[in-house]
Amino acid sequence: MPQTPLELFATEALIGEEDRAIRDTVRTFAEKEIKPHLADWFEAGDVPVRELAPELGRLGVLGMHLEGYGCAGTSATAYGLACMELEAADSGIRSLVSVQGSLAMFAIWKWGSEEQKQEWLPRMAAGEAIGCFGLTEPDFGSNPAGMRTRARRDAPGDENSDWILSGTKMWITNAPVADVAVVWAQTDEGENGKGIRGFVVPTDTPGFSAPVIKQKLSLRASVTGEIVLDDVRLPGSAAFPEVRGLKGPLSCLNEARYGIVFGAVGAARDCLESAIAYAASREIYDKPLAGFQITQTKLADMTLELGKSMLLALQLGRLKDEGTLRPEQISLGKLNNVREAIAIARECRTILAAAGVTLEYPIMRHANNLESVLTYEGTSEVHQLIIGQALTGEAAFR
Ligand code: TGC
Ligand code: FAD
Repeated sequence: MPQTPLELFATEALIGEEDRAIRDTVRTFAEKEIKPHLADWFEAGDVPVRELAPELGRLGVLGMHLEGYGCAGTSATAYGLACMELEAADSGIRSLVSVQGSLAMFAIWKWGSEEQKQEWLPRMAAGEAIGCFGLTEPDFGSNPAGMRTRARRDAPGDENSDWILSGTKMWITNAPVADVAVVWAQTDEGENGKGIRGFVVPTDTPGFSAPVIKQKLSLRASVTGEIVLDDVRLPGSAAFPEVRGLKGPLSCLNEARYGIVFGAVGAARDCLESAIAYAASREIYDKPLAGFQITQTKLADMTLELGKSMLLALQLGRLKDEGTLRPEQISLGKLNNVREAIAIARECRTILAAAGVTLEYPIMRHANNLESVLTYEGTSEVHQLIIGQALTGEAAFR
């Protein structure tokens, strides 16, 4: 009786009963409510975020690993496994959940005032309010410390005066459909990125606009936009009260990168299972493609990488649940699991040959999506440098 790649690794035994139950619920939702629509959404280059968000809220996955304010308070492993099932459907759907829960909600949950938390988190957990996270700028992606978006006090020196924000953010997931944007901006409270502060910006504030970025060839089942801040006036209470500098946004990236460690395994698993099923049914020279040695060599090598990625994800999940997970360990997972997932997707595509280039099968959609996943939340090169710094003590970013 053939086994699935992950059955060979017996990874189920490493997952607790409650985490498995949550995972299975998300998997069923993704199979029934998401997968049937993906080819159409991907082809259209659009996804009905407004309709999907309340469904995801009812499923309990928005900010699911946060405590209080209507969030489910699950384990970190359960959150990772949910990302895995959502990304087995499509990276764009996992992105929607990551940006909402790990970036926008986490930022408010971790750094916001009590008033900001009460105002936004319960509605965001329910999917009634959609959030986005504006860190990247047209000229500053990997190096956010150089950002040019500025926040200045209307009356300099007056702690209670309004803030005025101006600048442009680029490549912002869900910005065009968001109700609230967490925007990171340079203030005059410090040099070299030390004065960066976070702001909670309702998107109906005058001067805020978020045009859609069109013609993406990757992550097409996801809405991406710019954020243009044209002297956006906000009350003094709009800034996160305590946090200063890059550690504010980078602490949120840790959460989202952690979800990607698991998510990439989901995309790769879906590719590999599709390729195995295809190879079993496709006859070449009067026998199944699955019966040829070259096919089996490919499947065996990909299974090894998938299983190792899964073990790495579960290990990082265990560390996060213990409260000891370090950023450089998340980089190990993001770098390895996305890099291997994209390699698996491309190799699986060769097994399907021509059929693999269509949307009838999920493989090339995953491969295209993973190009974005390889780039966002820290490019592979950035994660290599983070790991290099951990190994040598030398920062080689600059
Ligand atoms: P550096 O001097 O190393 O650090 C500045 C301050 O930040 C602290 N820090 C961290 N804090 C929490 N978590 C981390 N991972 C941290 N890394 C550093 C650090 O301790 C320091 O604190 P303090 O108190 O001393 O000021 O910063 P650097 O300017 O040298 O930059 C380091 C580098 C390159 C690693 C960082 O800039 C980086 O990670 N760049 C990549 C940017 C990135 O990943 N952007 C992602 C944007 S969001 C997105 O892509 C969403 S995609 C949609 C989806 O998720 O689905
Ligand atoms: P650059 O930083 O210009 O990098 C160009 C090249 O230089 C890369 O190969 C990079 O690895 C390399 N490089 C950079 N630094 C070094 C170095 N020190 N040494 C050697 N090589 C280096 N951002 C948000 O803030 N919010 C979002 O919601 C969001 N969603 C996104 C959705 C999509 C679909 C995409 C594609 C991106 C999204 N991003 C978002 C932006 C993403 O985080 C950035 O694209 C990413 O951080 C890289 O920045 P960049 O594209 O400007 O590349």
